[in-house]
Amino acid sequence: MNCDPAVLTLYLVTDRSMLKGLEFPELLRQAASGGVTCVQLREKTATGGEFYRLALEAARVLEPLGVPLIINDRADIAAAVPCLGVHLGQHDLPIDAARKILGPGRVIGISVNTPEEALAAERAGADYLGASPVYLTGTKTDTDPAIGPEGLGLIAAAVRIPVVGIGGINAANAALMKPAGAAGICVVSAICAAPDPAAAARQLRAAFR
Ligand code: TZP
Ligand code: MG
Repeated sequence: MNCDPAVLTLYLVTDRSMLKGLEFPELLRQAASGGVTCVQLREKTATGGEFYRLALEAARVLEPLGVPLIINDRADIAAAVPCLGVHLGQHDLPIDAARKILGPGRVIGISVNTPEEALAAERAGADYLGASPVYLTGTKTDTDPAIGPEGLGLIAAAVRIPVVGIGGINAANAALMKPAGAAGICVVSAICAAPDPAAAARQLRAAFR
């Protein structure tokens, strides 16, 4: 399915271990109030059952706020909860397999590091791409080489589907992403580790505008 690029403008990927004394639902509410346009639930250590329960909780909080939910890695969990779709890496389930689980009506996002990976993902039916890492980041250290805004631009120019940048993006560098061709910016620590996630989201929105 086509992904409305506006949904990708300020894309929060969650890391509950970074929260500064906030309960998870409160992070989601504050992020939404600050202008986050979608949320990806990323749970690298949860069991399937825990991930499913957290996904239901996130959907319950976000749905009335009009903020779509995307599930990291797990097409089965995405299929089982009310959400927009799934985000997959190069080593996760292939797109055609995820499409079998999710059907045509859900969004599939794919992480890419090069224009070649971007084209392959688009041809395989991806709805949007996460170009990563734009900058090296302590949040995820097993990444491909950093691509910079230049690499993000090459990826965005190679495909017709919307592309977001992820990796080391913050209020100080967010303004470089739109001229590079990004439909949006995707952040973990800039919001999850912020003392005031709503204010952090507002600053990121203002910087990317
Ligand atoms: N994928 C590529 S980089 C990254 C992910 C999940 C982490 C980005 O985290 P941060 O804190 O926004 O740099
Ligand atoms: Mg993954």
